[in-house]
Amino acid sequence: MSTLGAGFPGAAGRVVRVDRGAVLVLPADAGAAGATTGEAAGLTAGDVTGVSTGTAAAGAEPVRVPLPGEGLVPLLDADGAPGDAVPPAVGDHAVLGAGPDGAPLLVGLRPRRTAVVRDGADRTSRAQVLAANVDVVLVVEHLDPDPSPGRVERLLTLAWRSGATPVVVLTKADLVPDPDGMADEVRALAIGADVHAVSVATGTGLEPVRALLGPGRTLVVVGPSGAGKSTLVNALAGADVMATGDRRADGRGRHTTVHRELVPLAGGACLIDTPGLRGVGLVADAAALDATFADVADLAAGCRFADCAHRTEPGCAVLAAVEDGTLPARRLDSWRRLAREAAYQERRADAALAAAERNRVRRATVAYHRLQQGRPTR
Ligand SMILES: Nc1nc2c(ncn2[C@@H]2O[C@H](COP(=O)(O)OP(=O)(O)OP(=O)(O)O)[C@@H](O)[C@H]2O)c(=O)[nH]1
Ligand SMILES: [Mg+2]
Ligand SMILES: [Zn+2]
Repeated sequence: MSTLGAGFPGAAGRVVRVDRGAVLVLPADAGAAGATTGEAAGLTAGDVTGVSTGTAAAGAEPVRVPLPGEGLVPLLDADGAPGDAVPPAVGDHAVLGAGPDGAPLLVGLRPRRTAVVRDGADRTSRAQVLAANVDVVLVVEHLDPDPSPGRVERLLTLAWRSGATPVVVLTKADLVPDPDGMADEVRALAIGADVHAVSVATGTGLEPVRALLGPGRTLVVVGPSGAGKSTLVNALAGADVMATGDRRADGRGRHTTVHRELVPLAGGACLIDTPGLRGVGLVADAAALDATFADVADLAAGCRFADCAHRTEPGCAVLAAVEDGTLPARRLDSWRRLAREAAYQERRADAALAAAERNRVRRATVAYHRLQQGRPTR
């Protein structure tokens, strides 16, 4: 049993940025952090003492807290007991302590209410948490150049998977003649999500997005490079907190934002800006896919076979809908691509889990033999 959690005298705070070997933590009653962290492990904003710089009002400076060598920190359960060691993510609620020298130390991370997860960038890495404890995922896509339906579907699946509410924001409405018509087309594929066409240049359409910024709420922006995520963050923040970029003359995207970063707003909401996602790998589950493709899922309920793959099966209601034009063929293709990817990812995750289990058994066996031979266990 662990003694972390209840009665732990440390401070709490929100991870605003993860650097090499350190995290920047905003004291808990600055910004919105205190509003949502308090209940989880019995700590309230009033518990913030010592370690933080003291002035934990809105506008407080984040504290730089070094990470242990491997960069992993225990994820705490609801009682504050440590579980798996994981890399901290922006938006995490951190429990801080003081080392022997009085320097701040990361003791653990509170359970994540929601997590925006993508497949690890390389084969060895696990799923990567882009943002934790967010309420709304703003799927940001430009109207100029034309929005990509497949990308919106991919990011919506990522958003549904997170447990947060997806909202689609179509930017640069000032650059196209018929933003409303284009928004309607996106609405047809963004089932269950609100879709807003906005222009930061003219201020059009920003009100419904601004309305999402209640005190204690956290929003994250995701989308391709150049979509206008940082520009949107600045508009919502009412200040130039993030650098924004111009498109290069050759029209190719360039990443202006290179760090994920949490920006606390004066009104008590938090915005997380992220670098452009290029070909983001999905860590999807069936429920997230069914949410994004609710139309396909509904149709599939009418297929003759319960395990219909909607390819060549007789009595397939999905193929029939494509045939009679009620379901766009593009939509079925997109579903297929993401479903295949999710299935592949799931198999790979299973394989990784099995490998970890074999390793655990091997280590336990080695330790047992060492014990038998009277050698010290490691
Ligand atoms: N005309 C117009 N341009 C916009 C609008 N929003 C953003 N832009 C421009 O689009 C370009 C890219 O904007 P950023 O906010 O840097 O894009 P980003 O999504 O943050 O890009 P990364 O940080 O690379 O991921 C900038 O030149 C912005 O001025 C808009 O509403 N209208
Ligand atoms: Mg940016
Ligand atoms: Zn079918």
